[in-house]
Amino acid sequence: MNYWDQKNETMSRDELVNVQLEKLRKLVYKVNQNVPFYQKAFEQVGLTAGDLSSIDDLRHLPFTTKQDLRDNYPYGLFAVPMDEVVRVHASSGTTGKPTVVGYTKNDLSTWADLVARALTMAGTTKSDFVHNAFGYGFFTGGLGIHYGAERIGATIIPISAGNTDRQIMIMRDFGSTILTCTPSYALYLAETAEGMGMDSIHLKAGLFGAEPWTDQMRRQLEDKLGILALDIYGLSEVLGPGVGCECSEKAGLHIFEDHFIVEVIDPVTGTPLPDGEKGELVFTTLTKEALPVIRYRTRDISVIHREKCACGRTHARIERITGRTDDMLIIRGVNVFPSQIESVLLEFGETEPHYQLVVDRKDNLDSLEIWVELSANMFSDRVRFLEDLEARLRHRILSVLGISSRIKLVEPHTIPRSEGKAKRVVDRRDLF
Ligand code: DLL
Repeated sequence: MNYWDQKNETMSRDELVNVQLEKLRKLVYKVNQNVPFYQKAFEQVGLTAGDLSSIDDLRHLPFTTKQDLRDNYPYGLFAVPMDEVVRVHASSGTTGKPTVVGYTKNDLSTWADLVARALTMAGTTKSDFVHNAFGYGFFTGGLGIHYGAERIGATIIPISAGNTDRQIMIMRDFGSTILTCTPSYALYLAETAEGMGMDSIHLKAGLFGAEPWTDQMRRQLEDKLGILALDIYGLSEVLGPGVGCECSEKAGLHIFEDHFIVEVIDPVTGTPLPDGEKGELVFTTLTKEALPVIRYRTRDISVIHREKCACGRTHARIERITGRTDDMLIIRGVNVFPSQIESVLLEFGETEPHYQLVVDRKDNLDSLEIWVELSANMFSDRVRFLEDLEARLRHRILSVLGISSRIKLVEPHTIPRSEGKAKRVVDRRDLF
């Protein structure tokens, strides 16, 4: 059996709960000292670290949301002086401002260890070549996987995303054995590789995540690439990749419970739900120093199971993410909120905020088409004008959201109006 950290991955549940409680008390004490946001929140519910007598008392602590991170932009929720922060990452928020997350030296070391656990689940050893096609930069996928692979002592190929033909050439020439990227990009790579001849590709496994995918996609990836394909989960606010990962049993994603407490709540009432019931995932970080979060609401929908896994690990498992409670879309691995697109459209006098986003997947690549109405006084059938406006909109969307799109300008009053919630998104991908 492959473990990176057998002792911590297989400790008894009793022991695990004790470890969690001890770490939780320290965490509550620390954020109460160092983060005014939590000081205030604890005061409101009348709680201190001393009041936590069991892990179940967690339910009395307040939630943290993406909005809280945004309200405290950029560093307001950090629990250490900036001198101790050695890295920041960022992810998109619902407005133009990103959500900023930070790491101390110890945080980076913990993160590398957790990604090493995940890579080890896929059978990675120091003899492997990890072809890391997650994007490098603000996104946590690239650098997160990078240091985990180095921690194992594998050879990391930091190729980042894009330039697909070159990816295949490098895969062949450099002898890549483990592939890490989004599942949709993996399928695209697989199809490109098929066209170029698969003979000299020697992949044995892949860790795929950062967006929802299905068992059907897993089968396709495993067949086309001849690999073991596993699901890796995470989010920047909690860590990045490596909050949880599937083991080779493929029976859910183990959450690394010695570092995170996972709960499922009713997204409407906020009440914790029993194991086995579907709801919103909520995470509390137990060891993060720079940006610890208490009961962070992910908006991701899943189910928790806590029986011991056949792999020997005792850590709880979550089912594949089956949706979100908000309208966030993940398009080619980039998180996109319709409201971000709306605010770009509002910058342009020539268009109306009546729009529809059509998301599709062709040849395993996500596409985004934005249908937007021209303002009545701007309506024109001059092709030059329309082409120029489309190009400007496309560039602006690319520079603000980091995502390419196709703009389709339509006549005033042609996008259906709704009496209730506007239907902004038509998602033709069959993901859930
Ligand atoms: O996507 C971190 C990551 C990188 C995870 C590489 C796995 C691999 P964010 O950009 O903050 O972080 O986006 C987090 O992506 O709340 C989910 O909605 C979605 N997501 C992440 N992993 C999965 C997965 C990274 N395995 C958001 N299945 C999360 C489904 C996922 N959705």
